[in-house]
Amino acid sequence: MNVQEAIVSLLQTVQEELQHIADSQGLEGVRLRMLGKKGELTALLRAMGQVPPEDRPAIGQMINEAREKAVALLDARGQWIAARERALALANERIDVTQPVPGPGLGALHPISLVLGEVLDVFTGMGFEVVEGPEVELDLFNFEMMNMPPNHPARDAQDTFYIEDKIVLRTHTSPVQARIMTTRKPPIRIVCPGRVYRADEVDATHSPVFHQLEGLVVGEDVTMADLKGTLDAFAQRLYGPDITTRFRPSFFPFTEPSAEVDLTCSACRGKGCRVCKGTGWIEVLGSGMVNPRVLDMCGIASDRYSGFAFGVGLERIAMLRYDIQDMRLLYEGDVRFLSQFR
Ligand code: 2NM
Repeated sequence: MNVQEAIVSLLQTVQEELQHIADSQGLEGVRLRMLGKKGELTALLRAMGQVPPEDRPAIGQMINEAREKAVALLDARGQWIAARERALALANERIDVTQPVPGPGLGALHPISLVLGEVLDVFTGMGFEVVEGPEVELDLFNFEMMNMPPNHPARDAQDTFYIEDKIVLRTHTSPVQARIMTTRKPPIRIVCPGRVYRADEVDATHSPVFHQLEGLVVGEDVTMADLKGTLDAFAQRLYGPDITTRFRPSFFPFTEPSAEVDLTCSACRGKGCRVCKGTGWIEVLGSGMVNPRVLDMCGIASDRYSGFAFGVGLERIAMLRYDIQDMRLLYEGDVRFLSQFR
């Protein structure tokens, strides 16, 4: 076969092979086999040595033309492949907008919010008004008016977060009640929920931030019987008609007399169990008749008016209600815990 025939057959082969090549890798293979250093056209050029000198210009020109043709063929196929690969990539990457997607996760109320909602329903149902107040509070409202004078142990910086000399993070919601008593005349029937702060270390039953609800009733002839009746009704509306209260003598600076209030254990209905440590009772509230000194300091004449007050920790109610053993679960925001209250 002479050079001319070799060239014609070579171009034919390129054309045929390219028809079966559909990707850039395959194209590169053909290009190397034809035009590469060890390629067939290059081999033909090297073989020029054996061509008689007078034929060399003509043969050389033929080889160059053949190279240009081969390049053109490869380029044309290259463009076709590029277009095809682009089309394939676009088709592969297309997003199916008709696919169903998982909806946004439904949130849940925090157990503290659930409990607060229930407790507020009970008290508003009895005619109490809900009042909120500042968490950064004057010493005057948080301590002084609550009958805790300057050297009272609860005012120690070990127990209370001080912002300034006379400004604290409230240690209870009583200052909200002091504010109401100083600005309104009886009758007063309010409950004050909110965050309160004490300098406690975190453990399974303590947190430096927790939630309280305090209640206050002031009027003429308000007695301890009203306190007992109100808390009995509260206990029964929250846990059922078989629940009663048990008052034990106690002490608070802001009430006199004062009582700790136990409720029939809602887990065993009073029979005795793990939750109530066999006693049938759960300590839930603090309460008492508002100390006459507190009424007077707040501008309410204690010779005419009397009042009762009580306080309850919402964390404690939530932990009892939902059988939560560790208070820290209420503050960590772990969705595996929180989603159980959906
Ligand atoms: C408690 C227990 C007993 C209380 C007293 C007052 C106020 F403002 F009337 F003096 N508010 N809250 C009180 C009384 C709170 O919490 C355990």
